[in-house]
Amino acid sequence: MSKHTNMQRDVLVLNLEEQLEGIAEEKYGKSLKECTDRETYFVLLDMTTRLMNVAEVYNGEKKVYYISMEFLIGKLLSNNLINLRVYDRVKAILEKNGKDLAVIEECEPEPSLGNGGLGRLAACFLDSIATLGLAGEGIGLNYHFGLFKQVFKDHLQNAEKNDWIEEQSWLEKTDTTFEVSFGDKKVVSRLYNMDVVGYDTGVNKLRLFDIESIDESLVKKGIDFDKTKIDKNLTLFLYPDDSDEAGNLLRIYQEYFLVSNAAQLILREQKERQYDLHELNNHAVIQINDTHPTMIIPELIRILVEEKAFSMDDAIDVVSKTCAYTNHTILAEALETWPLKYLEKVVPQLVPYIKELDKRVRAKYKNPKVQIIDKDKKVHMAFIDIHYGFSINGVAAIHTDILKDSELNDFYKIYPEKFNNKTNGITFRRWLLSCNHPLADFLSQTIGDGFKKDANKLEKLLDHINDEEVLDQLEAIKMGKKKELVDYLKKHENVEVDPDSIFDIQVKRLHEYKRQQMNALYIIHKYLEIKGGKKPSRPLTFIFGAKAAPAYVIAKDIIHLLLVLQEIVNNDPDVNKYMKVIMVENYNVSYAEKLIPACDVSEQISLASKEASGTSNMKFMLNGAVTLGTDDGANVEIHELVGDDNIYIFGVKADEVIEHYKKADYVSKDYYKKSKVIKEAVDFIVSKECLKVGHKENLERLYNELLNKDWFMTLIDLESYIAKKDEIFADYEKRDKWKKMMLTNIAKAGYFSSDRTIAEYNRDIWHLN
Ligand code: B1H
Repeated sequence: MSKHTNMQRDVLVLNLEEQLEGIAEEKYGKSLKECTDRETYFVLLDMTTRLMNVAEVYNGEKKVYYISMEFLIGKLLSNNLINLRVYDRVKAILEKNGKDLAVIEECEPEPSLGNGGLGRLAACFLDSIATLGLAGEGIGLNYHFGLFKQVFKDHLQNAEKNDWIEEQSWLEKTDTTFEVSFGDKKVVSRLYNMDVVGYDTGVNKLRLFDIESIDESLVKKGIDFDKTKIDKNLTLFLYPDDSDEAGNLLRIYQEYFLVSNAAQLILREQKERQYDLHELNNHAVIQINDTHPTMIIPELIRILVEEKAFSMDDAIDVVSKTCAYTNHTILAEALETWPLKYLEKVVPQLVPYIKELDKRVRAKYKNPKVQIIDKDKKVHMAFIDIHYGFSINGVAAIHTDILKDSELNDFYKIYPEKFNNKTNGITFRRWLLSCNHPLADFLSQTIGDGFKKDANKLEKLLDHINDEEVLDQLEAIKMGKKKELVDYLKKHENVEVDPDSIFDIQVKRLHEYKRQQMNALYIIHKYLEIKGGKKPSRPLTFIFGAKAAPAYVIAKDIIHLLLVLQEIVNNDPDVNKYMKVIMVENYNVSYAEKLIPACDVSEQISLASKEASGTSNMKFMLNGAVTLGTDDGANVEIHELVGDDNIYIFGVKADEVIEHYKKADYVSKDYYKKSKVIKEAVDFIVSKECLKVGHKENLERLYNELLNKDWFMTLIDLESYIAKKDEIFADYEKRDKWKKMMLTNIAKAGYFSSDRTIAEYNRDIWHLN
């Protein structure tokens, strides 16, 4: 940090209180004390922005551009204050003025710029890139209504627009505008910046592009709008309904809009710094977050050839040395393949280049499975990344192994040196320091502050594994967080929860492979047991949070089932003393920050091989929850770290699952017929009780899906899941054992700091100085 800015910052920090009073006076003509909570939020927003304005901006020789359709950044006030190291001071000043920072935080709307783990990962990475002092920025889109807001009506998910942008916000409107062409259609973009401040370090930028001609009034009812009016709708929503052609085309328009802006921004910067574009790879590295920004490759090649007088060979060469790709899934349906005719419609200017890339592959490799354009004239976006990027990484060890050994094996044989693993991580600033102050403070007292900068230092906690006082404190902190959540749930979901019950939580996007339906079947099983007179030794609270893609019918049926079960269980006087079910409305980052610290049992129950990594598993562990999971994604690495005694693993293994798919020999009905327990649970979905509360159409469809298809093999694992879950609930009563498991999980979570992940990206892929 330069001396000058250091001094400016110090002056601001020293005079924090005068600063705040000054801003309050300037904005509202009031003293801080007289400001409403909302006004106080805006005063803090101003003050924080000023602090970030004088922080160092990283200016390395080489810079990483992390391009992503999603940045699920969450609310920023608290995190920025923590990273600027002024949180405690601000909190104290507010207290002096009769205000509670936690209450002020509630005034901030959560940016709706992402969906799930992939988007949250991008946000954690930005935090760690800045914290490690690396030059890097995120490039994404500024969706006005983002991911929809979930509202429950009649036990069904409804989607509404998520209107999150306010007059004054963390977004800074810039003077930068670009022209983006789709064939002969043109739109004008504008760049908005958000500061990303590292922990005790300088700032980087998140660049968000928007269109000038956006028309919010296009959205009529719910999230319906005219999908063809590109110049008006382009940045309205993230993941518009893609069940029809117009939706798919809009998605391609969005993706090209993103990469065209990114390419213009990157090349402008190269020019400003007078770098030779033939050495682009020495000054820039582009990390392509999943296949969505893949068109950056042909787009850069096109610009270099058409506007910078590069030969095709030279352009392909330098772009290939600049671009790296992260794969986040092996689900075939999530790997984008665009019909060539869609690309011809949206981005005709790119098509000759995509064909050229395809032709070169064809000339070299005969294997039809590695061709970019397949026989049905579909373009495999991931294959562009693999052939014309220098690195491909999976996001957890088992996931990368599956990519190498089966899913992308044909590519691995060609390019073994390109494949590498980067196990995901989470930023401890948000997922510990910010969401769990009591735990963070207690850890500081017990093992010192070092873990805040070097997460591996959490291991020091293991020295206290036999220290009863420490164990009791951990238990007390958990209870405190559970009580806070109880109050919150009462207020927001209108349900009463017993803080002494076991909090069993599954929060993630709704998808059949994640198997929320298996958890629902357990709940039915427990319900029937209690009705039959078998009471659990302690009440159980099952909490869910999940949004289903609006066009994903079965996922919405699963939400319906959960809401129906919530109604039945919570209102049954024979049962509701012993268990409760809560599906929280509009689960998002802010909700996660309330749920995760309060969790006892972390549900990570995907069908083995299907969850690339998972990241909530890491957040839960860090906050002292114990994992109930399959051998999948990062659970495998959690298992290795904590050992058999501190995790509950069940279910078929990934290789067995892959075998079943190969042989196509899984028949769900066989499991249903063989097991009374399974049959009872599945049949309950269409029982009188459920049909009285829910809708026949949804419940029958789900029932039939489970019996006749069950593509993600719910029933194969249901019995072992029930057994393991009963075991973990029984072990909860062995308080000494449980507290030690909590401590061990916290102590071993250091590996999952995104600082470690980013250091590895830098060491193996980016090579920034
Ligand atoms: C992940 C997605 C994803 N993988 C396409 N893939 C989407 C792909 O609507 N779309 O178009 C939305 C989401 N998201 C997740 O990435 C994995 O499922 C998690 O296992 C992983 O932890 C996370 C971060 O790597």
